[in-house]
Amino acid sequence: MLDAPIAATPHAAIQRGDYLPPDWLVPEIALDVTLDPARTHVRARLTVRRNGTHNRPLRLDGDGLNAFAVTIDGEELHDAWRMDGPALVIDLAGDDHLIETEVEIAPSLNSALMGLYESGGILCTQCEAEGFRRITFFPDRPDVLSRYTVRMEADKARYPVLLANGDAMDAGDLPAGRHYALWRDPFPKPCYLFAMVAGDLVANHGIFTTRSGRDIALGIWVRPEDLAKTDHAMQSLKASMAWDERVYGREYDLAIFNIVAVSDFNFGAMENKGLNIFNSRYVLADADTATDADFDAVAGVIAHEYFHNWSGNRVTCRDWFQLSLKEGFTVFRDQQFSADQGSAAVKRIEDVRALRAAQFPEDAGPLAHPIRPEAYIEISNFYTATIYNKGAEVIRMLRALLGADGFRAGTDLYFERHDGHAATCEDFIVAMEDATGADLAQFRLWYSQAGTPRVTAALDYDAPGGRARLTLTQTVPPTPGQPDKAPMPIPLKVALLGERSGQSIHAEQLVTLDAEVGEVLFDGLTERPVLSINRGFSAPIMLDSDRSAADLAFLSAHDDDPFARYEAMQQLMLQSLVGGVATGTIDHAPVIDAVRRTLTDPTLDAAFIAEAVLLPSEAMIGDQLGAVDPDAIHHVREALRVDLGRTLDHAWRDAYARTHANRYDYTPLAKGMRRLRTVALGFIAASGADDAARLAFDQFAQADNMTDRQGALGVLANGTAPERERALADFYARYRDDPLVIDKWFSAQALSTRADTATQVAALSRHPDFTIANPNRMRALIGAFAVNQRAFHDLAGGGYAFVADMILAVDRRNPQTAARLVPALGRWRRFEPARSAAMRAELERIIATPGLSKDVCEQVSKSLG
Ligand code: B3K
Ligand code: ZN
Repeated sequence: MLDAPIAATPHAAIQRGDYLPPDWLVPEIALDVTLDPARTHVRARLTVRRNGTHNRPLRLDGDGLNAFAVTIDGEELHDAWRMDGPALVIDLAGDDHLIETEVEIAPSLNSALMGLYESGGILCTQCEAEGFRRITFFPDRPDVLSRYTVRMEADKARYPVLLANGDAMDAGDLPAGRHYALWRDPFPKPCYLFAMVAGDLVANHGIFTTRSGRDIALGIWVRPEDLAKTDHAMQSLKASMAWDERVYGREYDLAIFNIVAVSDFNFGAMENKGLNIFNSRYVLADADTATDADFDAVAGVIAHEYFHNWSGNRVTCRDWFQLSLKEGFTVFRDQQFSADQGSAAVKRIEDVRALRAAQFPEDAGPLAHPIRPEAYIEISNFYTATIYNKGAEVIRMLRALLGADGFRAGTDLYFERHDGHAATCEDFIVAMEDATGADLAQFRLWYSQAGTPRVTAALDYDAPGGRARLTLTQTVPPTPGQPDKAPMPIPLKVALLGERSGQSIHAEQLVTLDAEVGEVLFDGLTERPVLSINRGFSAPIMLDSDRSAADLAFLSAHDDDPFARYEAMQQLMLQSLVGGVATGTIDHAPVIDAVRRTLTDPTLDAAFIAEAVLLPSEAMIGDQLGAVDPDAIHHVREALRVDLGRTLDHAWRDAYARTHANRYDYTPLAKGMRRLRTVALGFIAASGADDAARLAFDQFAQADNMTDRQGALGVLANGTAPERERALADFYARYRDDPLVIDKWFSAQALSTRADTATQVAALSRHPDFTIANPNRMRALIGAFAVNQRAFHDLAGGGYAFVADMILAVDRRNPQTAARLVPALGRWRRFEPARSAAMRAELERIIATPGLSKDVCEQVSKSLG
């Protein structure tokens, strides 16, 4: 099996350099849709116009569509059109025509959740990136912008609400219990932003008055039983609308803004013009069913999709290679928004943790790609942490380099220049240059080079001279297709702290390392300086510094940049853990002292303490090592956790007691208390204390909010006490009718640190509530299991074959959801030989399976290649 030849992917790659403007434009489209789950009739009238001088035919993309009527300027000309594979090709003389097509589609059979599909009795659409071609024949590319008129017709009892993009123009009853609605969107848009929803929905209605005094009718549409959980989403939407006016000068443009929540959705949400469609987990929230993290995620995703109205919709992408133009920028915007809502420091820590957990491994593996890729086979595979999160870091660096005002001048110019058009990443950079006079020639490397740069920092102190020299060196590692890299401009915020005084002795300064080696000189120093570098995580790099454990401990207690302070603790922990895995021995004392100091520092807020005292994840420790041995990592990390729990028992109990107040309140202060409370509980449990399970169960049983309840459940799920089964059973019984909470029940077990987790997960996949048809449930059980390093890589647990079987089973129904599981196996080269071979064998088994989707085929063959 291992020696079997790797099947070459039979699918052609699309190259960025091959871009050509569209042959035909479609200024207007009128859709007439008669909705029915089994047989929906779609009639499309396209006004088409030849673009430039050429004699090429009109090519309309289709995917699984059968044209049963095609007319050209009102006539059925049978020999003027033909099918070319899935596409419809029409020979046309002259420059302007009216093309009409009719097709029938079956939303209830659409398990891929792309195009028009059914979710819990609601008919809804998802078109990005290439779903519109599953609804009607159309040039499905983002640089063809059209004005849409949409007439929907359906059974009124079953689908009393009919929504589409834009303004509601007309609605009325029809004979036989049917009704219709007519929508028109005045803003030209690419077809990936088209949306339509029909269902038995109710709305939380609101009004937002824009700064120019227009009243916008807001609606958050959900199933009637979910209405009570929509207030947080509504507040978040209003806050986002006000924030974008204030911070970016962007006002909403239509009279209506609707959001619809559906339970079956391939990702988080979708920014369709005036009609965002959301995975219900990013809309529904109340204290009893959603954690603080869930509330934050709702606000973040609502903001993200709303912000796309300018960064994505008014200015869209020329082609899918430019995806980060809208996604990186919009993630950066939502990060800024969330930072402004609560603790900016904690938000930055969370963002960097997410980047390191998802993007750094991607950038170091077989699927590494620049934020503007050069080629793709299936564009759905490129909605990645690199495009989104590294893309956001690149925008953040631009802002650091140009200053807040320069950056704002750049975004103003960008929006003004490209409004109503499809733009490129290059257009964005040029707008930044033109607005500020900056030269971003070298900065463009961040768009073209993949891989996480590694920076070495060494500080030499000349005590008699009162001087210090900082030497910086960078290397950018090779990535697939990019063996050699040029040096990048790396903006590093740097400061010096005095070892004796604990005070800043050189204020923060922005140093841009733009060559392989760079030097910075400091003078007038009266005490030994300790280096604080990459403050605020100013550049998405990996840093090797010559700072000793004592220096890191010092910074973890004194650095005045909260991110750098957190980071010093992380690096101290990491040094010690990585050393422990390598040598088998580990001195816990420096970490324990630093944690004690942070935990008992009265000047720190609870939210920061909770983040700072957490050990780096097992996966992150693995990322520092040559050949990952998950058992060794687990044991070294657990030993430190146990020691931290035991040695600091009093401090954990003290932290637990002082965060005990249990009246629910959604404020940054109360959130921080809850976070620290469960972190402390985790350490108390790690210590093996006799009363730990009882404490956890009491927290579980007495909680008046999901954060405390889920926190306690997670702690219990790691152990073997009888309280574990009781809590899991109670939790299940209480929430059996709430799918989003049952997802948590599955995840708590899939993330367990217990040795039998792989077996338990396999058993849970046979639970009556498990289904591969729902992407949230898949993520909750299989996705969570695949990131549980020890459990997934437990050789006796059979996790690799289990996940491979899942990929194959899901691929037949929903290729996007299947392809998302591939990277977990795709990292096989990083593991010790036995695991590496076993993972690779599963990839070989997948690729040898006939009938794979393009999505899975691309990810698996790249992982093997
Ligand atoms: N733009 C969508 C993502 C679409 C994913 C398509 N595979 C949501 C977002 O990023 O806002
Ligand atoms: Zn987005």
